[in-house]
Amino acid sequence: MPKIKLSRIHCKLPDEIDKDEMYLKMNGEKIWPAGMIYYRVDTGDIVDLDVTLNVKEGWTEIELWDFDYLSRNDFLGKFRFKVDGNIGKYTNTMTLVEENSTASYLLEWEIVHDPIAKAAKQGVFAVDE
Ligand SMILES: [Ca+2]
Ligand SMILES: [Ca+2]
Repeated sequence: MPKIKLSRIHCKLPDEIDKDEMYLKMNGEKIWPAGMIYYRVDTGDIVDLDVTLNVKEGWTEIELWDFDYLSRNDFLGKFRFKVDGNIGKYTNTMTLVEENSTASYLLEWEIVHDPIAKAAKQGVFAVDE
């Protein structure tokens, strides 16, 4: 299974005027922040995530949610990207799910290990390695 790391999230603009109570989910499970319900972010904030995940080869979706005290939490948007064996660093913008939201976020992530990439490398560099 490929291993990815969610490195940082940039809040270019929150959904709410007085900061978003942001948290992340994957496959219906909360994956960040650990030990807290949410993490408050405002315009221009760049937050270290440092989350390592094992994902299937192919499309992965990370959901970005805003916690609300008095109403249902808002599913603001999602980051959808392909894990395809190309180890390296990537940046994705969030696709809005919440209608008429101002939310604008950016996710920095990496493919840190991929069994397919490793197999390809061994095939190509079989000599002297
Ligand atoms: Ca809200
Ligand atoms: Ca909120």
